[in-house]
Amino acid sequence: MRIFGLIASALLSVFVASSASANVIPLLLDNYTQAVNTDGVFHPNVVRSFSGFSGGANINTGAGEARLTTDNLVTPTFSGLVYDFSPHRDLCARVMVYARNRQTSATETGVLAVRAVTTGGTYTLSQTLPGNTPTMQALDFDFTALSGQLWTLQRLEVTWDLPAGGTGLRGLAIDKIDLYEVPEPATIALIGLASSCGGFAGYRRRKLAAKKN
Ligand SMILES: [Ca+2]
Repeated sequence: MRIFGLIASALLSVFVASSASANVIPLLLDNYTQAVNTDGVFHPNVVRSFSGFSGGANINTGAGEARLTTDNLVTPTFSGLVYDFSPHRDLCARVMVYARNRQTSATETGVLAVRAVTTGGTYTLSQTLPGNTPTMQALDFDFTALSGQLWTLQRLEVTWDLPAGGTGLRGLAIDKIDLYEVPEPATIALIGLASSCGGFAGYRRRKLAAKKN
């Protein structure tokens, strides 16, 4: 039985190492409960600012949302949030944006784009959101296929715009943004090692306890 436990520990460590390489835990970048600062785990080393047309974006701390247009007053041309990382981060392989298009007509679509500025280049992914989405949607922007390898993330831009040729009003609310980082290979090795050591130490403890009895 004991040897099975040991084998299981070893298998678990292999599993942990391989799943860690595929970027695992969501890390909160911003939840919009603070007007000036970000309030996620990146808070000490990220600065949030705005891009696009003046007054087009605001942080509604009561609702805990970022709103990338004023309410039905202005036809947006382009509006966005910018996150500058210092020190720069390991590549975030994936960005999850929880957002909804607040317009009541389903035909009032808007384009939500996430742009990652890295030491290896700039990568942009976008999705067209229909209007009339009453609840926040989890929108997945996966950069792994685009970038192909690990680069260092310097800046992240989340923007909202009209589709090509589009007219009318567009309202976007973002509830939160999560980043999924790829751990460095050294970190992955340490996770695997810690797991194996834990398994072996547990095996020795059980063996010693059995001897005493
Ligand atoms: Ca929120």
